[in-house]
Amino acid sequence: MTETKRPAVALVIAGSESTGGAGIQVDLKTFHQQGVYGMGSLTCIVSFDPQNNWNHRFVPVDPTVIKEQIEAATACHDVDTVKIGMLGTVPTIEAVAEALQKQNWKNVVLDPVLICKGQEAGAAYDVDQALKTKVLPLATVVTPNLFETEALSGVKVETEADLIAAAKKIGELGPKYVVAKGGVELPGAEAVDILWDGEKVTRFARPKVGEERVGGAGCTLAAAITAELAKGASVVDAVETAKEIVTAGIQRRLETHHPHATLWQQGILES
Ligand code: PXL
Repeated sequence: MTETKRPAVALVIAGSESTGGAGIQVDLKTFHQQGVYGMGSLTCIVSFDPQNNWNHRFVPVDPTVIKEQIEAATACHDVDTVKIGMLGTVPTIEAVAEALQKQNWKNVVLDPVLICKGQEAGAAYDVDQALKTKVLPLATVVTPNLFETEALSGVKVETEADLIAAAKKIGELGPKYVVAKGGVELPGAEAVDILWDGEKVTRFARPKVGEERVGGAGCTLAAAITAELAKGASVVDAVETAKEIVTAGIQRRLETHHPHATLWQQGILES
């Protein structure tokens, strides 16, 4: 038998979103697209409610079951790269933080999903605080969107200079690299992401593809960064590749019956 190269592997700890437009479905599609063998531990199940303004029905997975899934995945494969997506509750955050500390990780990519439409607003503050104190310090890379950047930094972001200032503040909370995403919400002709590595700012920009949000962009960006890091890329190169994948995926988006179109992970192959 000829010897074939073993693919890089990565784990994702995230929620299910059954339309395929967010969460672990997006993460595993993105890993696969980037040639990375994906493993997944489920934290929660989100079911949009088409009868009620597409609000999110949210069911957390028992923290013990989350820990068991991570135990199984990390026992089955040697893995040093993990992406963390939606956690959603304080007990989930505590379980994931505890499970992560059982081994050494080279790359911990945190997409700091704070709250989901339809969850109780009061829960946002507790989840925000728990993420900040328990998971953010374990992250090597954190990828907040505009809202999450404001929430984590306390900085109101209206300009690119604000985005940079906020990214620096988030860096003080522990993660090595901060990728603060301007998205369509930040005024200007370009979709700008700022990478802060503790010493310098690197700017990633592409012309905006329309002015409408496209579902799955945040999950895809963080998952693509994760996949590239698992393959050995530097953080700067991983973010550059991820930005390219997201931009192509938005250009090749699928229209849906939901208010937002959804990104196509294989758009990069078609552009
Ligand atoms: O896009 C953030 C996100 C992440 N994970 C899950 C989600 C959502 C948004 O709906 O449902 C499971």
